[in-house]
Amino acid sequence: MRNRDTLYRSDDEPIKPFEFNQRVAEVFPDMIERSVPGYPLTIAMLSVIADEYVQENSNIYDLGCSLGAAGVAIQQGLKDKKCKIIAIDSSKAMIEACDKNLPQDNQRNKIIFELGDVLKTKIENASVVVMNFTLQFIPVAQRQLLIDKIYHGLLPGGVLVLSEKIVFDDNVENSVMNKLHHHMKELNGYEQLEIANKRDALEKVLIPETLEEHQRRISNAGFLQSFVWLKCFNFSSLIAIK
Ligand code: GEK
Repeated sequence: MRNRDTLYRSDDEPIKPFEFNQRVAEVFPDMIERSVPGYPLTIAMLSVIADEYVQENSNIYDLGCSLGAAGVAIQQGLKDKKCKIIAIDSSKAMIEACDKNLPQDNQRNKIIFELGDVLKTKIENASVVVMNFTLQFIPVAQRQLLIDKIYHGLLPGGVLVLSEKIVFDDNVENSVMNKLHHHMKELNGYEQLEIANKRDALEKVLIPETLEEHQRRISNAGFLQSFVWLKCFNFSSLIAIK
């Protein structure tokens, strides 16, 4: 049974900056599914992307893996290809909880979970690198270096899948997309107070950027092409090809 996310329901304590701690890890699947528009589709399509782009005997990275959902979807798309899936997260609570989230059959193309900082992790011999809603938590000043490192660790023909919360230069578009996101959360059972408390906790912790900013950074790193393959309100996913 999945634990229900009620972490921001009470107004008793002052709101602290958001952290990926034990309490968050315990409710994470419910939290992300009810909060991120298009999350189930983002995850499901990773199997298709893996089937298309994973190269034999290469590494696949899931950077900021939380409970490992992206790695598990990729594992399902591998068929008979032999490769290594490396899933990294800097939250001890998340990495410790990953084992419980693993599929029964984790033998072939086993997912290796590592506690670590994606800014320090070595990326090598990679055919697919997934950063699903992780870059938004990395200080803006360090984002280009991280994308550059990923580019250098990818094999020719390899891909980066980058999913993020986004903002828009156009104020009207921004407010429509935010309103729809907010409304989705309400329809998914979050109360107004919870939505406001969570927004306060994430301020200065989750820094979204425009799609254009992400594409500029991807292009600066050297990627030949990048495309938006999914967009749902103020969340989007890009695929960048080396
Ligand atoms: C999913 N990808 O289910 N190094 C490693 N991990 C980090 C770092 C860092 N420097 N900074 C943040 N994280 C997942 C969802 S959640 C997105 C990813 C969200 C980790 C952090 O601990 C958390 O587990 C994850 O990035 C972001 O597809 O909750 O919105």
